[in-house]
Amino acid sequence: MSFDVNAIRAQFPILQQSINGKALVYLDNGATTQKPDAVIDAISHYYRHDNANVHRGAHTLSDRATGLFEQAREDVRGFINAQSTEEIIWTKGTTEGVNLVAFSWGRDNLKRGDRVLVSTMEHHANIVPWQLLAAQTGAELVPIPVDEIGQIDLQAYDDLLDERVKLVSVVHVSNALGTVNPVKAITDKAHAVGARVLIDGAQSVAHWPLDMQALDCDFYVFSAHKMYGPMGIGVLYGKKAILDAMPPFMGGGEMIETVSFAGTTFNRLPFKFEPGTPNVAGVVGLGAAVRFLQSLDRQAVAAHEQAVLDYAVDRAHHYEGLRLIGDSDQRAGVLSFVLDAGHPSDIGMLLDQQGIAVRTGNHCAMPIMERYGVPGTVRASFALYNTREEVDALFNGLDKAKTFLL
Ligand code: C6P
Repeated sequence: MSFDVNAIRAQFPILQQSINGKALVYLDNGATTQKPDAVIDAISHYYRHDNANVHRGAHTLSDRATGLFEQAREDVRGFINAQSTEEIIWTKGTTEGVNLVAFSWGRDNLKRGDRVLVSTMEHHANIVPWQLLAAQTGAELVPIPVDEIGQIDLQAYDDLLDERVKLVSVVHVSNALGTVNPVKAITDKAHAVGARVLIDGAQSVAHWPLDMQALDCDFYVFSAHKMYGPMGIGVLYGKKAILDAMPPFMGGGEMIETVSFAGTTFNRLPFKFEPGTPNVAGVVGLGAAVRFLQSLDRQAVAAHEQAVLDYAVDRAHHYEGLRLIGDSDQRAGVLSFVLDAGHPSDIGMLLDQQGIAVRTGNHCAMPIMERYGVPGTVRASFALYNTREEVDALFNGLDKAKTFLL
């Protein structure tokens, strides 16, 4: 198999439009990716033919909805090579996954004097839950520094690792810099001091195949909407033995086995962590997104994405008055920069006038912006349907924006 980008683009109806009179150039995939026909159709088909509540009804539609719901769990299990579907917990997204671990595992396992390590490049979703937990438990949240080109300082990480560290929680690919972190080495080192490891996979899951058993992290979290699936659904992967020992995060229907005023017993995994009516259509859409990605030659997809990104990085290196924020050669999906010519938000607006969608601002990662002494950046973030021509459109757009700003 190989990769035909035009055939792929044809499967994304939203890309076939003009914005402000110009062909849309969508470079905000770090915020959310667009959805292929396969995902849109699966959700539409579900609502037209199969909609019902799951695990509850005594009727055919409920059986069908439950079948689709659990098949998607098996699809996701295979997609990330987890050992068992009991290790796949549906969440609203990455943010809820981190919060679930913080307030279930964290409350149960952390006490005064314990430490949680996160990197300085984390998204707020992997900082604030730990701060809230630290305030409740007396544990300490300690940032691992990041070097000038946007890589975790591994010497500093080694120096911080001791028996006080109970959890290391780091991002796989930074949404603000694009850095790909060496998560396997980080995981192994944390395990060597007895710490658990959570990896935030929000920005990695769309780019290359994941293998939970090889990576050996304890928790991995991601959102469907950043991998061509719908919003409002995501995954917490956790090792079965750890999830089994964790208390429920939220109480309600479905997560129980028996309820009485004398006491309640809880359902088995994964249902113990899934109270209430779930987002069944979201799960169906996520299953379709997984099958969409698996139908492609993922090595060819990764090679295409890398070639487009390398081209963008090369153009950025030669663009006068542009400073890259994050310039590691281990990079995926993201080009983050500031221009001498003007403020990121002005540049974003001027690009939008030319049909080019980027994100500007701090990208919910204020500590790393502070590390670089910038209030925010312009971020172009790429997906499998982007092309070199779109990179050229971005830089032509910057040229034009500069004429308005200077
Ligand atoms: N980053 C961006 O534009 P949710 O919102 O729960 O789906 O994902 C949160 C999240 C967590 N970690 C990382 C690394 C992320 O990139 C994100 C979401 C978007 O960069 C929206 S702020």
